[in-house]
Amino acid sequence: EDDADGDAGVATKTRAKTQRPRMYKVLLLNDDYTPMEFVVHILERFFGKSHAEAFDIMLTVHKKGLAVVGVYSFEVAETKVTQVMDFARRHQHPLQCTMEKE
Ligand code: NFA
Repeated sequence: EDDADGDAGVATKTRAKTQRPRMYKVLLLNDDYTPMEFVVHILERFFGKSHAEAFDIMLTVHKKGLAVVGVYSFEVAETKVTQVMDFARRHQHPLQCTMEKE
């Protein structure tokens, strides 16, 4: 294109692509020993679920073996996993919580 520098160059635009943060699924795993009410409590306390929602998710984990509880940035997901694992251990329940890339 013809512009101030008098040449007839090809117009280019530089637009930095906005990087979305990589997101992580937080998973809850079934086991035979953790009481159902304890799992419901965890979902309410650490994941902000309503009682009904928490009960539904707990039942899904119980029936299917696992469920995605939420999707978060790395730091938030890591914090949730740590909170759940510490709380379960303190109450001597074998509940497992993990995270994986979405
Ligand atoms: N399966 C457990 C029980 O029957 C309940 C449970 C649900 C455990 C979800 C872990 C996760 N007491």
